[in-house]
Amino acid sequence: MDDDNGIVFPKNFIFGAATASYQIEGGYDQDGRGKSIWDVFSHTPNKTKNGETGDVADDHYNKLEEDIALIKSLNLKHYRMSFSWSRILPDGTISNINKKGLNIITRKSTYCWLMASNQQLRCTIGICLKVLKINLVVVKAYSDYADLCFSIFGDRVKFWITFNEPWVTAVLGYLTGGNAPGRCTGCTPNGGDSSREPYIVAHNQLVSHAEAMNIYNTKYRNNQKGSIGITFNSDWFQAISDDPKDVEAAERHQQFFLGWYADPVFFGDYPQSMRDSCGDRLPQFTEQEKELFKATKSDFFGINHYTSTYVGAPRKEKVKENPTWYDDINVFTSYEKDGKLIGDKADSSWLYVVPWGCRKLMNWISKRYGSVPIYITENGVDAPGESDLSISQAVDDDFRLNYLKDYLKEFSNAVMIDKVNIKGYYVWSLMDNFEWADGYSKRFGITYVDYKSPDLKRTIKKSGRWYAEFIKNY
Ligand code: GBH
Repeated sequence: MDDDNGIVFPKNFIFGAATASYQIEGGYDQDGRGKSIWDVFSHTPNKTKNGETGDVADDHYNKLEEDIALIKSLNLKHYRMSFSWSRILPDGTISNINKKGLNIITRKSTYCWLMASNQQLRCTIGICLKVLKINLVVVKAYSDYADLCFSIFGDRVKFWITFNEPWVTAVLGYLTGGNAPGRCTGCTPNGGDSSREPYIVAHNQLVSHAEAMNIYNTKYRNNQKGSIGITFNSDWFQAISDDPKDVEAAERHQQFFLGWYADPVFFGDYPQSMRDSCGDRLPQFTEQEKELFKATKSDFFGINHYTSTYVGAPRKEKVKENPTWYDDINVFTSYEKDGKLIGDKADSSWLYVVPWGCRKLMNWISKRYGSVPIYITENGVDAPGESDLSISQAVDDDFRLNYLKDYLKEFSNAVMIDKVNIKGYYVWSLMDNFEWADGYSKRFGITYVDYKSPDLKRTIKKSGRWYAEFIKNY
């Protein structure tokens, strides 16, 4: 198309779309699926918008063929999906493998594989960890699960992601309690310890990642010849002024957010800035674990990126008795400066449109972690008020279209001008879906899902039609 603003990427650049199992599948009790922490959480009163759950979601579980046709009609040669742990292992452990649950995953991954081999491309399938207990038993449970996935699907799946956005599980699941499993200091009905648990959770996630890498390396890599890595999430944290204290605060925030996870994976330990402020609440890795990290790392740097925030050094001294991760960073954040917003506001309260931020983040990653291939595994937006519009208005989504063009332009600048080693981009999301605690009130799809129609009708939005044309060139 000629209206793509000269957005140019290298010829073999990967373009895809992403989804996550709990957000689209539904079929929550079909074929022996067990309960995940999201089933429990969303069925607990007052935890999600209007008490909405993923019981049905987009009913993707029962509409697989239709959705594969949708994927094809969008010219997508790359698709990122996740496995539902509780479908495969209903009680989370390897002692009980659910054959029926494996069926859909087999069907899903085979479709992806067929698309891939016909078109000489690969598909992305992540392992979705939504079951996390606060002890190292989880490392064993997780690595058993990963091992099983590699053994069954590794012939088709050549691109594995161990964890998606582990930060979200640790902080929203165990600090604010806003996401499953809904733990925090004073949270009902679960309780928790916002000051300590998020650090323990992160620690276990990191060791689990390294174990899964290790299993892939020792048992599967030679035969299966795939790649495996992890996907983080991070905003760009822009210093609110040139004052060195603010610049330092923004850097500290970036390290606390992204370095918390990426430093152990790539360097074998947490950032010094975190050691300095968290004291004994930040767990220690054993020497053996540090060695494991150095030996395994991650074949690529997966990053989900949506927005940017201003950050500055605190203007007042705050001392808290039970500090959390947010207090430990010791900064203030703001979406505005001198009465001006950092970018246009999207529908979600945390999302502002700041295309220049993504280019800065890409450069920060490349400077800190070197030339490891980067995949943007999610990027997308919800349009203001979209859920209140009629279908015909909602699918005319210029807001999303402009977001995608503007972000792609900046990602393209990072690749073509700054020479950052970005290899792929997946738009979030293939279709509107269950938006976690926001229920169905937010829409990130390039395809509209009509939740009011009995067959949950899908309609490709204008942004989806544009994306389908744009990616034809690659
Ligand atoms: C993505 O995360 C998720 O991976 C995806 O599943 C989801 O559909 C998509 O966002 C759109 O929401 O609760 O106010 O403290 C993006 C990164 C980090 C964005 C946590 C929301 C929580 C803000 N997310 N953040 S708040």
